[in-house]
Amino acid sequence: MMKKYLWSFALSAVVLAGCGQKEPPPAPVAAPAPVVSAPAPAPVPAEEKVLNIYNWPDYVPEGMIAAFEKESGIKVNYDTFETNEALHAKLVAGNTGYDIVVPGSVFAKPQIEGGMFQPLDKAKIKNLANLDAPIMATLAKNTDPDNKHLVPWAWGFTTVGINKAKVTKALGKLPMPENAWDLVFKPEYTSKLKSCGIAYLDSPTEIIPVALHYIGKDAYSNDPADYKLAADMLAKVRKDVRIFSSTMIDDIAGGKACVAIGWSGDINQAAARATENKSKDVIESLLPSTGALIFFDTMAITKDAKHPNNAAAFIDFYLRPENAAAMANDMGYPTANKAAMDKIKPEIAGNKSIFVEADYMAKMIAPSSFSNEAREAMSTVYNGFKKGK
Ligand code: N2P
Repeated sequence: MMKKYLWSFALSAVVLAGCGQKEPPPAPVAAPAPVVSAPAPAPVPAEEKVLNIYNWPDYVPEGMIAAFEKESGIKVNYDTFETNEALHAKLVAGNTGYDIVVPGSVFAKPQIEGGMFQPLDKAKIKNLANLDAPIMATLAKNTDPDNKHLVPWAWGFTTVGINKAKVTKALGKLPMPENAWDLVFKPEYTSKLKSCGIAYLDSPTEIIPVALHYIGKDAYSNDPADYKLAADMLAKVRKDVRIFSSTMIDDIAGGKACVAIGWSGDINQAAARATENKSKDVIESLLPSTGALIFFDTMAITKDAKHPNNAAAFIDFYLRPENAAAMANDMGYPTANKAAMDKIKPEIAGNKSIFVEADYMAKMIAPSSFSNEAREAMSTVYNGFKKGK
């Protein structure tokens, strides 16, 4: 029983160790109540039965949205985005039309500070009580004071995924490196693996942080001089990278790429899809010896959401133990829903790339965040790298 929950304590411990240097700003003093009583507000019209959700691809179990629609009578428009940058640009422009968005915590922090989300109406989301308290405390400390805005969808980590047979074959006499990051960053390996296909996620804030980690810098450095060093390292392997994509499940499952910098659960989905397709290929999400980068994706209600009550209803629905468990079971990502834990299939609960063991958790790099200027500098460096300049 104890062992089962160890990962969650370990996750909060590592995330706590990683960040939380800054104290939250003091709460603003409330304006005094007006002396003259205002006219009674016009009655709020009932919300139309619509909900607009913007989430990452390959993240929601089949049938879950339809089940919510059927039960609630609310029609869901479900769109997807592929990078935090894409979602952020929409939020900055405003009027997204979306009620629920699912940023990574690295971006959610500046988005909260920028007033892009409305506080949750917690009375309408009773199932918040199902969430793992240590994880929520960590999220409150590092990202979302008092857990006012964010509800975890899933978490996971950015790592190296391989098609084992293809990689072993392409490496020939060269043994597998001790540190799996060498496979995607060290010319000795990439020059061999380019023959079976190297794929990178396509986003500055996914690639530059792992590159910084690899060269021994803080993955969440805000110093552009560090980005230059990361770019120098990346330039040496640029010609070996075949695919830039944030939806690489089929590329890996179908054999277009034998090695990838990807998200743990997407690599797990590629493994499952290869098996479904009757391929003999074994696809694995690796645990690099120096650690991998944790991410934490969270639901938030946009400040100008037209359907905040429907949004709260959906969040409450998603937080039911059976729904959070279905996400972990079907999508290969861990959930922060503690009440879901005993509904997770044994093969998922026992998969060390989903529910990571405590001793490896200690090596994981916790998420932090970047200043707006740092993100701009990172994009410039990344675009230069991609163009091969
Ligand atoms: C996509 C999952 C997104 C993980 N399937 C990275 N935020």
